[in-house]
Amino acid sequence: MTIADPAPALEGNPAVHHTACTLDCPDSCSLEVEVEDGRVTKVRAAPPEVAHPLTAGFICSKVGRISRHLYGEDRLLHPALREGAKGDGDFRPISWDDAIDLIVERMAEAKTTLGGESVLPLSYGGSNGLLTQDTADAILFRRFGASQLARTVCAAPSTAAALGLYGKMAGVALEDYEHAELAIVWGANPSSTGIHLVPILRAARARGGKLVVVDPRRTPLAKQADLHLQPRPGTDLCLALALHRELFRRGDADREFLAEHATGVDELRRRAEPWTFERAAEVTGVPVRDITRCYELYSTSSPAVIRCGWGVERNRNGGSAVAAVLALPAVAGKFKVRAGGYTMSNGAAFRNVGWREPSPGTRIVNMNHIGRVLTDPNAISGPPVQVLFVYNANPLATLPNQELVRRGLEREDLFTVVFDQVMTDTAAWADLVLPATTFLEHDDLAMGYGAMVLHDTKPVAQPVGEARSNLRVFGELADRLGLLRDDDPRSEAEWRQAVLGGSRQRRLADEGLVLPETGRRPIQFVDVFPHTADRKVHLCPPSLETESARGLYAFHAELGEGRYPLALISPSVPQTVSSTFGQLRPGQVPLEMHPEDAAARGLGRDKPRVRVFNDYGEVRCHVRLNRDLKPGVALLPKGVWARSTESGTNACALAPDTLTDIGAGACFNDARVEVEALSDVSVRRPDIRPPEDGRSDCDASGARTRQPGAGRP
Ligand SMILES: Nc1nc2c(c(=O)[nH]1)N[C@H]1C(S)=C(S)[C@@H](COP(=O)(O)OP(=O)(O)OC[C@H]3O[C@@H](n4cnc5c(=O)[nH]c(N)nc54)[C@H](O)[C@@H]3O)O[C@H]1N2
Ligand SMILES: Nc1nc2c(c(=O)[nH]1)N[C@H]1C(S)=C(S)[C@@H](COP(=O)(O)OP(=O)(O)OC[C@H]3O[C@@H](n4cnc5c(=O)[nH]c(N)nc54)[C@H](O)[C@@H]3O)O[C@H]1N2
Ligand code: SF4
Ligand SMILES: [Mo]
Repeated sequence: MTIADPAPALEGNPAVHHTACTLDCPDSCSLEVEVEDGRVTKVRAAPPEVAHPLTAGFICSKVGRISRHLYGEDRLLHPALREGAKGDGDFRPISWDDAIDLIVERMAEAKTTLGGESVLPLSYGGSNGLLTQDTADAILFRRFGASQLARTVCAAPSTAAALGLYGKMAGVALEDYEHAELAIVWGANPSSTGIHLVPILRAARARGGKLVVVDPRRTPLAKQADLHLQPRPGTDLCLALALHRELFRRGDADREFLAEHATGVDELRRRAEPWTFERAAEVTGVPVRDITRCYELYSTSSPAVIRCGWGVERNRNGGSAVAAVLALPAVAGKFKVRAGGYTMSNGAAFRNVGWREPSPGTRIVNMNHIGRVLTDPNAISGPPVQVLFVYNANPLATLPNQELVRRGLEREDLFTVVFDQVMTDTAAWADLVLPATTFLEHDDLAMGYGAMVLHDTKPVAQPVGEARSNLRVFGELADRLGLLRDDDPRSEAEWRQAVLGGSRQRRLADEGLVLPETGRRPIQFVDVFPHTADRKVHLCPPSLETESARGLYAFHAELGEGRYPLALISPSVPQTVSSTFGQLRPGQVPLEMHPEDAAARGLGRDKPRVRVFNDYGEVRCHVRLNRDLKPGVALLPKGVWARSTESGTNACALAPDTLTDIGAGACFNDARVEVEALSDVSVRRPDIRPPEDGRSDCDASGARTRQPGAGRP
């Protein structure tokens, strides 16, 4: 392939460029980047004339300080080959030519001896746009006949639910939340994970709107809410079904809307029938009076909108729970007005974009089962995995059953390639590491999944060291393995065309912003309709029914009382995006516990060091007391690197590799644990700073974050 990493045109030095953030964040900010001698010196929000409106003049501090990631000591500069034992992180630089030769040789050899399926590509790509995932990599691995990966670690249950009910319909634009009389933020923590919604919600409240938060902990937004429901993790399904039952029972269900636009109404009603408020209260731990208040607010408000987050899905009931939440606006008749309905992923605003490489029909490996597949030849049919190619992912830090993943990577006979920007925990276990460019150094097409925007992002800085883009590396490998065809896209420009080809939103504006098909912020059931065959919402779709073993909306009760009574959740935190930027985290990460739970175990000020454990593994760290958690719930942040805990493990070491009811997704928040004091108490004083999530990325006014470069520890 002919793609060469372009040196960005340096018009003037220093220069100012406009681009967008491709990180795995709903907001998809428009950025202004200052560059000097090819290096990024400042990153801030792009000015309003060239920005998508959601950006609103501010960005998060982690991207404001991205030069620490770009030019930090962990950045990979050259391809390098393992010298020491696996996991030692001891490598010697080699040339790109030698690296490509070696991969070609290993892949060809694996195919000859065991078949193409013995090669497994492992990527998630949440922080990648439309050019750096599922393009040249799809050509390479699919035409080669490699195993395929089911990308289920995030959003799989939510996507299955949204597809089943609405065929994926564009949601309420986040900017429209300002007009909501009621907003329910359900299992989302935008103060960390999508900061631009926070000031919008505040503006809605200033106009008299109400805010309800459903979350097992008092998030920064919950502290400002009119009502905070604190369900036990994994019990949202019961809460949502209880609301449905009451809507039908009291005659508040919108019969007219349902008759015209819905199927499966009676079936949903039947399944909701057992869920009285009393029974839901018992299972969720939310008092009946709070459920009643939530019901009253929701049934009487319009416009009413539900922001359904990803905290709802990460448990055994996750798929049914998301479906039951997304069904609420249909039953309660909340659509057809601006700011009425729901928002899950707004990626659904864009259709027919992306490169479609036909499936080779090879076996599919669920990424939640990587540990099993790498360590047990009987875990899946077909040949053992001999070549593992990791890119756009850091599986050792982000996949469940971490100990099994580690044991898999430890296998002497496994040839592991890790293609990344920095020496991640996973990269330290590689046989070969390859340096990758970042979104400021390569071309991409960033599609928002909160902001309804598709940005054309161009490289603004010189790649560091010998870093190369995914398009270039996978293109070259595909070429060397003889997999390219004459009509395949070659240059970035051709790839852009190919990826946007079938879409009606191809008209890329000069500033690189593209609006969704409707050309404006859509009103659900006015401008956009379900993409189901009959354009109706399917409240009990047969596809989901057959997928879940016990049927859609069937509740799987609490697990693991007794030995492991604490529910461990591992949500997102402001400083990192999944595990990205985790290398920059100072100090050690604490386990957060409610003071009651700590006291019951004799933990706290004089016993700060703890061991959190279950049958999957353990984490050794210190404890921090946090009254904002529901008693019985403990918290370790997601995406923590080995260096940030005493044991070198994170919440994934305690996360089961079981699957959600639908969508075969990850059950991180089904981790059930016990905590005990570690004997040596002399090491550290307890950490009595406020819990880290108390520091939202939005300041007190919610209007602005710190400007880039304004560092904090
Ligand atoms: N700064 C930052 N931003 C991010 C990310 C990041 O890591 N850091 N990650 C990005 C990615 S990949 C994603 S998927 C999104 C996720 O963003 P969110 O949708 O906000 O999801 P989480 O952070 O997983 O969890 C959100 C909330 O769910 C709560 N929760 C946990 N279990 C339950 C439950 O059973 N029921 C309910 N109702 N709530 C529960 C948690 O306490 C948490 O406050 O954020 C994206 N944005
Ligand atoms: N315990 C626990 N774990 C979780 C979760 C949880 O709730 N609890 N949530 C999960 C969620 S929501 C998600 S989405 C997953 C995400 O998990 P991962 O997919 O592993 O995401 P990241 O940790 O962001 O890792 C992405 C890696 O890709 C690299 N990268 C970025 N761009 C490029 C590129 O263009 N080319 C190449 N070659 N590399 C690139 C980055 O440097 C980074 O190391 O984590 C999951 N892990
Ligand atoms: S808020 Fe989200 S989209 Fe905006 S710069 Fe930060 S990570 Fe990127
Ligand atoms: Mo995610």
